[in-house]
Amino acid sequence: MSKRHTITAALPYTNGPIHIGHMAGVYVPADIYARYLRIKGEEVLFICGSDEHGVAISMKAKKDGITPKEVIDKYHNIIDKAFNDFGISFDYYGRTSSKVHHETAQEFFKAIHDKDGFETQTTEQLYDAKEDQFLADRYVVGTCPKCQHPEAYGDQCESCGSSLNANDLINPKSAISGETPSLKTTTHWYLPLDRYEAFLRSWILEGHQKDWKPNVLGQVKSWLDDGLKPRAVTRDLSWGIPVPVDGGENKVLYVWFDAPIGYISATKEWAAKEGKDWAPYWQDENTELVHFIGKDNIVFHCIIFPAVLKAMGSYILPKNVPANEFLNLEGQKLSTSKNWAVWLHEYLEDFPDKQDVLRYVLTANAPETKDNDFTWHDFQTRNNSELVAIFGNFINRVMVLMKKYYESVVPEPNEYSSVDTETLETLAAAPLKIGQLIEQYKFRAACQEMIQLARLGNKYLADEEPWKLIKTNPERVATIMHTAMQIAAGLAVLSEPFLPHTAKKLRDMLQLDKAVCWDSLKNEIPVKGNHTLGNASLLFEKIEDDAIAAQLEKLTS
Ligand code: B3M
Ligand code: ZN
Repeated sequence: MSKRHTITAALPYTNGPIHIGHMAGVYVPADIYARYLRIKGEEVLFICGSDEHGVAISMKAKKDGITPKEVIDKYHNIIDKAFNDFGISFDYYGRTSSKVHHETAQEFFKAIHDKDGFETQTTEQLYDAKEDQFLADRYVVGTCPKCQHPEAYGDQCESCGSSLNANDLINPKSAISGETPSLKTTTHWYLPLDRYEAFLRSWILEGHQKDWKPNVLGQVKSWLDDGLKPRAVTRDLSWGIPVPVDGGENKVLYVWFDAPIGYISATKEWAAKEGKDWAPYWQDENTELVHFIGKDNIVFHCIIFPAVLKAMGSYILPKNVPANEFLNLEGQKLSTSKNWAVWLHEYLEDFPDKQDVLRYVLTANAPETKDNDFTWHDFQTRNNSELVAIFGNFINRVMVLMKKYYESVVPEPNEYSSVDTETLETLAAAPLKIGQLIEQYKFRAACQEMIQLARLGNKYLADEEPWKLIKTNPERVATIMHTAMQIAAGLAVLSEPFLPHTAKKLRDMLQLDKAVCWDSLKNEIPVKGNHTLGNASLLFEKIEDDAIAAQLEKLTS
């Protein structure tokens, strides 16, 4: 029986383009998972969209001297295109500036408000008198009270990862004017997270101790052990979704209140387009909801959004939130402001048609359990000695020999040797092995298993040496080539979640029947004798030293 899966990937802020850190942490793993489930015949809805509210956007607009609307339109398009170019297979990519989203977020707020699910608090907050602006979140910088980092933001310290309140900052300064803020009284709505503490503890810490990642459980535990406090869900800002209740004039919803609801709004927009009902994707107990995020988003997806869903009553909770750690670049933290990044759209200018190479390197080196480093040298090595020398080389050898010996028509096998049988058994076991790793969110290991199969193919040919036997023992060569062919076809299927462009090319090259799929590999060989192959072309090409030097040069110039 196939299941329904709602898979979400964190909504990127549209205050800049997407870089490799975003891809490695969120979008590539989410895409592998979604593609795998689709191939398995499961019902999948893979959702994402642009996060277009919040101070990050208004600050960028101010910096660039344009309107917030101009900022979001510009980056929404750049990001949407980059995802498409890299084959991130969202079923729908929405945006939180849409009408449906504004209405949905307001409905959530009103529903919780009408059930007395909020508290109001009147407090003194940091205020920039010169700019006539309350200083929430990124509008204020100061010293982190936890790690003394001098440039912490009002909502978070990027150095130690702590979530902060603007009022906790030591020596706060307005990020707009640089002035020392004064205090001014204001009233806001708060989500009383303390009311959800017991539920969160039993749902996550007791219920998911075994299947959630240790880094996620660790953060959740530390939040719960510190004791949850009510958290403001409105702001005194002009850019955002208006607060839809009395007293909400000149206030907007806190970006982290509206953004996760964006998954639901995007689902509604997708469903309307497809003529489907959106509700089962979020309200049916048989739907498996999984959120792919980076580690800085854990509290929002494991504590605050679940509390909102719980407050609403009729929503399902995530089955898992497989958050990743961070990716560094050449030993340093990725930074948009310092331009220390590899931007996807720029990568494609320099390496057109090498989307899968980047997907592969980011997966092979994914920050699944700890922060990891992307280096251009490693990128080159993985391309040249894994994709080219192992995967590409194996396929190329099979195609060349098939053409040379059999005019590209697959021979019937003769008697199998024990090595042939073992090789075919390894192939038949691979879908389950790789699939189980993907289902456990171990994408690095899953990808290694896939490459391992190509390695096996190379070793098989090197050991069996058909080229030495073609004259003396053509019967044996037919069996060898028939067997090697099965591995090549297996790779076309099993590489699809990781290397979708390559898999497509390989399927075409092999003229693989549509019926050949993940599960059929388990009990049936994918290519029968007499099958005619298509034309061969190279799957990967070597990356030379000067291309790598140019990238390093670009980073430091
Ligand atoms: N916009 C934050 C981020 O990029 C963010 C995620 C929203 S997911 C609902 O860290
Ligand atoms: Zn800190």
